[in-house]
Amino acid sequence: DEAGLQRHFDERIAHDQRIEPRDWMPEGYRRTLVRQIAQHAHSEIIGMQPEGNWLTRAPSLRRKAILLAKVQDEAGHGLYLYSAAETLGVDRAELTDRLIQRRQKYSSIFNYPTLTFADIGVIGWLVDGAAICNQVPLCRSSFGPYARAMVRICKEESFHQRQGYELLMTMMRGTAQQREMVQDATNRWWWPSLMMFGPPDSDSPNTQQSMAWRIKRHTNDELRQKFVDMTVPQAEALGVTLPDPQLRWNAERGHYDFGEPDWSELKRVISGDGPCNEQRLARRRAAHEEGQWVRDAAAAHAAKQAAREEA
Ligand code: FAQ
Repeated sequence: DEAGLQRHFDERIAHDQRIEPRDWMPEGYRRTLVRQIAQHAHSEIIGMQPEGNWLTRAPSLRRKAILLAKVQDEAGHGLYLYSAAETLGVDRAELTDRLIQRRQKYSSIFNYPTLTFADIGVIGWLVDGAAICNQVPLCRSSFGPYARAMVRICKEESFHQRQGYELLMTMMRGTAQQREMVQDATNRWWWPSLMMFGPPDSDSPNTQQSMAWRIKRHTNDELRQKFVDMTVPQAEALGVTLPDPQLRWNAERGHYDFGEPDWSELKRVISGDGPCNEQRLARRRAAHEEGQWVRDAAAAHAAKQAAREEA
């Protein structure tokens, strides 16, 4: 009976055992996972655009090859994540429709423009750095397919983070103008990177239940603090200033204190009114429409194969 199934599910969660697609699960658990995994997948796919913007203008063949490989990895991450979502009984085509019709979100961070090549380095350093902080604990998420997808994704993300940092190190050893570009990109991406972790815990409707289900392992504020603590020494090593006058080491807490992000900006960007929301969704919609012939051809091929096998 339902109560027995629920009890069995609760026990497995309490013992840190994985929930697999064929196991019974509460509808809310399934819904939360579909929401989070799909939004994560959408973020990877939309996240190809800001960096893709520089593929044709990379300053050398080496930088172009590196950037191309990174953007391809992001497509791969999106695909594993859609596959993980599909194990919950939803279909990728349906999830894509929800994205295009604005019924599902994607990360706020990808609604900011990439103005110079230094942005490519800073995205690797800060955006991939934040993504790793958030995603390493998700390797222990209670839902098996999501947790397993995260293992490979995190390995690739840490490679991305290092490539960003290496690019910035190179620029910092360059001309005064290059150093200015790095500082300017850092100033623009710092606060949006802190917002990637989501609203403060006091204003995060999903955190408590997701923690109880062990889908999330830490709260938004805990991860944000971890990211700040990890990033400040990296900024010092790089020789850039993080644009927060309140940033200082607090020996008592054993953490850095930092200023309050502008939460009204996060709300605005999430609700569709960031600097590039229109452009990002329009590009995604156009790519989907331009790909219709590929999907039609694949479906026709599959139907032909099936008919042949039957004959
Ligand atoms: N942007 O109650 P909470 C990457 C929404 S990394 C947009 O706290 P939750 C790699 C939230 O969905 C980026 N929306 O929600 C890469 C909810 O709305 P809903 C992707 C946000 O789920 C690097 C509402 O606000 N990473 O792609 C944001 O417990 C470089 C209330 O919030 C992931 O998705 C935001 N920043 O916690 C690619 C990681 N924050 O759904 C290319 C997995 C919150 O109820 C280049 N996801 N919202 O309508 C998570 O860990 C969680 O879903 C959080 C949000 C932490 C993002």
